[in-house]
Amino acid sequence: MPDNLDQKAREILRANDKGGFTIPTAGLYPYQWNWDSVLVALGFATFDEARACAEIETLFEAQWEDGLVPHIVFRRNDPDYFPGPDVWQAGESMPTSGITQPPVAATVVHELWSRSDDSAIKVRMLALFPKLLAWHRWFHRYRVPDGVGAAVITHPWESGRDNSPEWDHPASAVDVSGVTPYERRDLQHADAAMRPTKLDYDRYIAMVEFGRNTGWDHEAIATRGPFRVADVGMTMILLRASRDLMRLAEELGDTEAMAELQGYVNQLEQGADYLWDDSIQAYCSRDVITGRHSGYITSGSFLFAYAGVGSATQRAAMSRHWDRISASCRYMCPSHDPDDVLFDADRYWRGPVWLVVNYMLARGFSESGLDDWARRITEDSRELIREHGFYEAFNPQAGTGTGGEEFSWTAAMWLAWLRPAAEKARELAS
Ligand code: 9WN
Repeated sequence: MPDNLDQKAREILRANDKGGFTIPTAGLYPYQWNWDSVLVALGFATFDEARACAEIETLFEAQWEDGLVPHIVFRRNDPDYFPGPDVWQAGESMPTSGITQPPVAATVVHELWSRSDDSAIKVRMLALFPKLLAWHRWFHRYRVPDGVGAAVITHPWESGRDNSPEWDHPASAVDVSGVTPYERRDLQHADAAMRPTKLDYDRYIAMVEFGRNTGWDHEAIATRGPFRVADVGMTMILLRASRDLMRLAEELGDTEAMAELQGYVNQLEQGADYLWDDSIQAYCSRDVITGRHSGYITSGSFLFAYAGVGSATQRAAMSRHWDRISASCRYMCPSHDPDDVLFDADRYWRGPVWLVVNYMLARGFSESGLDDWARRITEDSRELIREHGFYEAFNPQAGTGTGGEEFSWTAAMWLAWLRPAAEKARELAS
């Protein structure tokens, strides 16, 4: 019943709309999250473009002086979530976390700008350009080290793929002995079997306390932080966003910014090679403190097409991984390699399918002529919503929902990408 799903998806966005910004889902995540908001804007844009603009504008209201766009914006204190603003003790114009999240914003702003026929919307989107550029500069100042070229995360939450096995080994070096006792709130809203473990949380909080003790000094965190990992997902998303930001610079006739962004693109392309693990023939995250590759293939690895990287040989190798994984999973794309012992079909980013990642994957695949992959991932994603609803994530074998329900970005993906009307619009445009 596609019409009902369209209506349901809009209802979810409206219910989670707190006035200019949207929470991911009530209870579990009661604040504004960075990449959630940006991707949710794509859903709003299908029925209210002005509201879509507001979603991104409110996120950038929380941008720091140094360019950082924080991963959470705390507009009010909510006891439902831990760690809240009192733990982070960060933010400038308003309380925020002290870390960031995948910078998908330039890509979405470019998309909203190019798709709109309304000049007022176009103006609002172009007005975000200096803020987007400041954020990209922040990455290159603190998070894209020379000789690495890839984007480094200093906390697993920055990846947006919080408990991926990629972080297990690097995070094992984090000292948790001094962590202030705390009480988790997520387990009051979600099944513990679907959430990160206590050890994961101890490490998350130890890393927050490290950042807080530096006074959120990003230079200190980038050079002395206990966890510094070049993240395959963050790198591919930043690279793609840099290309889209360059398109906006071109529209503005800003040749200086275009040259600067071209430099960033070149660096990140080298970064993609830094992430290439010859021994497993795949892109994967890599610890910059030890130089050790994670050796894990995740959904982030397949973002190579979205980022526009990979030689013919590298793409052929990734294709072998795709064939293997897609043959063993009912629903693509699992967040972690199903052939690995750490794969867990229900536990957050250790197996479940996330539709926002699928959206980026499908886009990259269709742009790269990988039409069968794009079709598979689109059909699987559509079926997950039709059969199971608007969950946070889904079990890649059974299709059952995991984590929170009535989830904003899942609803947005239906409206912007998966519903038949969205597909028809794309066909007409191409
Ligand atoms: C920590 C809001 C966020 C997403 C992340 C997802 C999860 C938070 C948490 O929820 O992370 O940032 O508390 O588990 O992993 O991708 O942005 O939906």
